[in-house]
Amino acid sequence: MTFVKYMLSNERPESLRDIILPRDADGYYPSPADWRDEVLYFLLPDRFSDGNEHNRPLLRQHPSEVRPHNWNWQDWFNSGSGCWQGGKINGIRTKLDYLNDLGITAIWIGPIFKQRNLSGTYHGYGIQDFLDVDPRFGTREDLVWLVYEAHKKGIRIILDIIFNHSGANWDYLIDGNIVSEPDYLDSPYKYKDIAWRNNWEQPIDGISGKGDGVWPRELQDKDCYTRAGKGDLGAGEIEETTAQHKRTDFFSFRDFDTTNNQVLTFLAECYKYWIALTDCDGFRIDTLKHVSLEEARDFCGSIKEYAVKLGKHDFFLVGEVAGGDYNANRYLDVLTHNLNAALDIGEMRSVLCDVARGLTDPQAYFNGFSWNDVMGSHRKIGNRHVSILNDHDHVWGEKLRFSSHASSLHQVIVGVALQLFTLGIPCIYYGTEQALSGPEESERVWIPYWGNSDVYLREAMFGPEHPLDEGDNGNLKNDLPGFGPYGTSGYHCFDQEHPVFKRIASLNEIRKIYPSLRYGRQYLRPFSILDSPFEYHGAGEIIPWARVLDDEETLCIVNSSGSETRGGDVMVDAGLSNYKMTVVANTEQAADPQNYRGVYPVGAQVDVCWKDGVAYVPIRDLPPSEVIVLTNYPR
Ligand SMILES: [Ca+2]
Repeated sequence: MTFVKYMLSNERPESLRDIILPRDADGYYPSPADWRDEVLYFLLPDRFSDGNEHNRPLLRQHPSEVRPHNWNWQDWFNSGSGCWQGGKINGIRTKLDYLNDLGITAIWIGPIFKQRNLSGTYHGYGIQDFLDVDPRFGTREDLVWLVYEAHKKGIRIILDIIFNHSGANWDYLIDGNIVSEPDYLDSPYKYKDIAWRNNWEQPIDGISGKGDGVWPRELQDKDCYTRAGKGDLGAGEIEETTAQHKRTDFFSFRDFDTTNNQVLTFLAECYKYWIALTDCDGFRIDTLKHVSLEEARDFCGSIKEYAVKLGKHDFFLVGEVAGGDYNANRYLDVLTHNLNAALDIGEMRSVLCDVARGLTDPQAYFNGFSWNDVMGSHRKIGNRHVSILNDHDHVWGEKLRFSSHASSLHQVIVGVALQLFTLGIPCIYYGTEQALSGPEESERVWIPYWGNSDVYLREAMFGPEHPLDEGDNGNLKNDLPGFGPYGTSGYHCFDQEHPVFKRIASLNEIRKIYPSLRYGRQYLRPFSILDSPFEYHGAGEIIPWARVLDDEETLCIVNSSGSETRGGDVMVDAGLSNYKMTVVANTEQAADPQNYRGVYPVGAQVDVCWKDGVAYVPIRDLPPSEVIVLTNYPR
């Protein structure tokens, strides 16, 4: 790893010419055999951990008991929407055991690249220096160390990258005036002049300091940018290379002119450097819809090929393609093996939430895997999409986490079970395991834009006392509270005894053991209630589905009712499961093993019965929002 040593013993490179990328696999961590074996965990580095939780109490009380008398909801909102909270790369490193215990095998970290000094882009999507880590997150060394330690525990790291746009590193110069977001110009027109911003957001003639304009040098040419102004992010046809949604700036983030082959090459070189430097295992690619299909294929192919040289034969590339399943599928079709998967952030995400809440017929979800779905039969057998229940954006649907109006603390486990045990690569959004939900219902009338702002999807799990002051000097903004969990500050919520944490951990454990749960064919199962015929049932009942791999049949059953026990006689495959099935997971028991008194403890056998020529297992009294899993070949 002489490359890493050399790079870290010098300042971050100013130019791509200062980088001689390694050419062989020596010491690099190989790709997994199959990404369906992985369980992803998506976190925003600013909002996850600062590594100082040991100096802060764990929130065990009701949130109202820990808020000071002068608590002000507007201040809490302002902190979360405008300020960096102080999460660190080293904080993530201190939580590797926590994530390992949860059963996570890969962490997708929101962008860690250097942002503009005075900007509020704590989410990381406005890059100023493509070859450096933002000092608020830590250093390049910290990142290298994190990947190294994660690999030692068998956890992979996926970095979040952006090659559609840069941060707001310059403004338009129109008739001598500085303009940030001018009207959109259709192809082939573009604005002529720009003015770079310095570290304090003032216009400058030339770039010299690290905080000025953009880095590396290769991107300091105005012809690297489309310069078409601010257009409509949805306008134009998905296929069209010069559509408005491809050429527009992303608000004040500056669109790269990816029709310029050299620009695409520069950006690919930047990200190859991060693979070589950190030994990461994959990239989540932001705003892929805003790059043309052909350019996206060129970029992804180039990254994939370089990773192969480092012995990473299946470097994971997952694209954020907004606008629904049709768009996502177009990118998967055109990019083929150059793109592993798309994030399931379109129609399926809201369907998944509604089915898990018992509000929508489960067939609405399971039909998404059928032969005539736009995503293709069995969603192309599960390795072409990453399933999402919650994320930091909620491009579709209300901007609240699942648990914000859950009927119980643990209702979210139904959604997570559907993610873990249906075809696809599951991704758990940070805080799901703590049922993050924002403040209690009685307080929500006081809260600005409740349900309409993505800030409520981004609470800081580590619960800082105060956010960071403006700029990267490390000072605190003492007049605002930290944007802590459940509308608090000064309390963290890394609770391994949390009822959702324990439930998710128990399900991940069997996902690792049973290959049918990762690769098996998938069938929603009919069931009979009180001697009615076997049929599919609507919302709010149990949802049974089987995963079948060769002769292994694993039967997953969730109760989608949030308030009542449910049951039924569930059809099984008479050829595979003709004698007994064994319980291998039970979430109610996992949450409180000592006090479990139900009839389906792990290890219990359930007789396969027969009625009207149908083989079934009788399931009775499954409590609200609980999960049990049975199999014909227990291990
Ligand atoms: Ca673009």
